[in-house]
Amino acid sequence: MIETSIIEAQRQALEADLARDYAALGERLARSGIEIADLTARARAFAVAVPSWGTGTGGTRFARFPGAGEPTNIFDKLDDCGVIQQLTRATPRVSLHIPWDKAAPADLLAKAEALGLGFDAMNSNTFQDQPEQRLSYKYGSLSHTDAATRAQAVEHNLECIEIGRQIGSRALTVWIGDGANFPGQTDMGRQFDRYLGAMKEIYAGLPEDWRIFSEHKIYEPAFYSTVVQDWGTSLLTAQELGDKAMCLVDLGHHAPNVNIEMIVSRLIHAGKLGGFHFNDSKYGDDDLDSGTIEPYRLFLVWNELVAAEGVPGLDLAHMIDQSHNVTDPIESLMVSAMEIQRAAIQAALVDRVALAGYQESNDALMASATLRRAFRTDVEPILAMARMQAGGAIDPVAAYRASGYRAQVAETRPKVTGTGGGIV
Ligand SMILES: [Mn+2]
Repeated sequence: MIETSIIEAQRQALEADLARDYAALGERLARSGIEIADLTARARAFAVAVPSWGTGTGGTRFARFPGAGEPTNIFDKLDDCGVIQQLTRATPRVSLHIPWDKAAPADLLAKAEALGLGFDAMNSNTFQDQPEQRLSYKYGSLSHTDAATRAQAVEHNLECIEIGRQIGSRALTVWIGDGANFPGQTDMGRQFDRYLGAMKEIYAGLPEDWRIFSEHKIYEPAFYSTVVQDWGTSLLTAQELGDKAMCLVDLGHHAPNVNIEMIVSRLIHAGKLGGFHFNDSKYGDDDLDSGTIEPYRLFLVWNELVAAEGVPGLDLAHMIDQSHNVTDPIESLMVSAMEIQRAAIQAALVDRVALAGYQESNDALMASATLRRAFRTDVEPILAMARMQAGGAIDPVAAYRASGYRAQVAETRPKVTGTGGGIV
């Protein structure tokens, strides 16, 4: 963790300016009938989970360029997640990936508790072969033609549930790389039937208070067809499985220009939206930092979520899922968490009564302007005040850099030398 004296010194240097900016914004919002304290409380209640795998340098299919002081095991990763939460106060939970993060559940719990962290959804992995694995997933996992391979993939997911159960997680996210690279390679209908059959076996192993998230992705590693390629297939899956099955939307898993906020609206309508993997993209599943390419799209997604607040059963799991190739992962994850939080607070500024009126009267120009007015509002003083009130840093990246954390851990952590393709 970071020395609290660093956070305190920064607070003393920046607090007066923050107070002035906060008061000015509060005065401006009050003219629109908005109480800034309500938004600050909302910012403090915001939470997005950090993916354990995001604390290391990701990489592409071509190469991976690890930095000094990278975590090499789940306990180092949790230390890094603890720093992210300490400074941002927006990331109280960590999402684990099995088998990458496999360790004794009691040890995971003890470490997380010492850092003030909890665990979010578990993530299974049947898109790689592991060294001790008996049957290969080269031609698929949960949808494989071979029953024994499917059974092995089901067993792995049940193990993820069991580990998660022991560390306080209450959800399993399933994403498979199954698909085809050639037309004719698979019977797409029978392949989907096999997938559903395997998912039903996993679903049967869910504890009563658990949920299972179906995550869709348009392509990669299969480049011709993918079993769970879009939200339609994901919704079919969740509906067929039952009440504990929900759809997870990864922002990067769509074709360019797809209207993701509309997908969000449809899944809410169906009562099947379970959560998000936040990231950003320019071309495909680029896994770029949240809010760096299309911040307005991120805002529009949150606009749907804020509009749906109060819908019975809507209980969303928010996670970051991105790959850091040219930045310090801790810095990227902190900035991303704050960008997602920013969009959530901006969306809460939308004048929904006025918007509904413009929609009813078909005033497209003013309806659009109502959204952009909220999006243009600089809510940084609200986010910074929420962090400061919660004991976090007014400027997390500056505090992190001042701490020298990465150089410190580089002295004790073994150097990561792998240069092969990283995780995707
Ligand atoms: Mn994802």
